[in-house]
Amino acid sequence: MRVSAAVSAARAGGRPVVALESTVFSRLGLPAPAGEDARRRAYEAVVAAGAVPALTVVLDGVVRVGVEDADLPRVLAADRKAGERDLAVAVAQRWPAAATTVSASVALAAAAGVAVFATGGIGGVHRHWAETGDESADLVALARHPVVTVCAGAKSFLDLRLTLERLETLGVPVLGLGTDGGAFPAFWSRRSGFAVPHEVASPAEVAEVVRAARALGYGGGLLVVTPVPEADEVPLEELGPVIDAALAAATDAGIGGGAVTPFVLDRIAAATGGRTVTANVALVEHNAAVAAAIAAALADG
Ligand code: PSU
Ligand code: MN
Repeated sequence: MRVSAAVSAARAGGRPVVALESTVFSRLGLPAPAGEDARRRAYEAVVAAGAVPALTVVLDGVVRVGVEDADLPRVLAADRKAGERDLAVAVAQRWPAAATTVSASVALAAAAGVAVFATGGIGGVHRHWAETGDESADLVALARHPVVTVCAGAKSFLDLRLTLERLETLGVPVLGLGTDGGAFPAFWSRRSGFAVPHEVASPAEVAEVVRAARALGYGGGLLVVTPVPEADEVPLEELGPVIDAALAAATDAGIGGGAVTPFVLDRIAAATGGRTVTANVALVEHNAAVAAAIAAALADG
């Protein structure tokens, strides 16, 4: 693992750092040029809050936490994704470029001593889980690693009820910050129809919960959910049929495993004339800003 000079210096100086995953910025997460736009806006949000971005990725068989600007085009062009379980293989087999998912990123953030991580929407339990057994490795990784993950909920083509149940079973505290009437957000949409288990009022209160969790001996992760900014929301009522059609197309095309999420994201973007892409970029930027504020509050304490 290689930690960039900027991230090492911030860590050594006790300054706030925010880890970012790379799948969302790659072609697997967003179509060009939206991926680079999201990457730049996420970085700017982190820097504006006085924190340092730590993008995770695998390049030339080296796991990176923090990427030099010259390497950014290779991150965006990565065409395979690495979850936590793939990292050791990626290193041993010297994969040229792999984008990291949430599961890989929280593992790497923890290994590098980075306490806060921002993504778009986490993976979760897929619909028809009983037949497919498809549950994102993100959930178990969130529970296992001592990192605060900031997201806009889980992607709304998942089974959000089962995803919330699994988070409870895994013992992951779920905190809503700025949620709409206490609603668990649904990625492109501000409300899912499910409630967040707990609401908090500020990044400082998140930091207080984190400190209490550590004082109580809890060594796992916490999930902070915050909704997409109102101006860029695509309401769930409108997306329902679009999501159903995209999932049916994935089944018809025989898409399975890690290919499901990129395929479905792509279909939904096309069917909404890119509105979900605009929402996705906006929510990534917002999550990065919230994560940076939490990292700053933790660094202060
Ligand atoms: N959030 C986004 N876009 C994405 C993802 C998250 O806004 O593309 C990626 C993340 O990397 C997440 C992954 O970890 O999708 C989940 O994939 P799967 O369902 O195959 O575990
Ligand atoms: Mn999966």
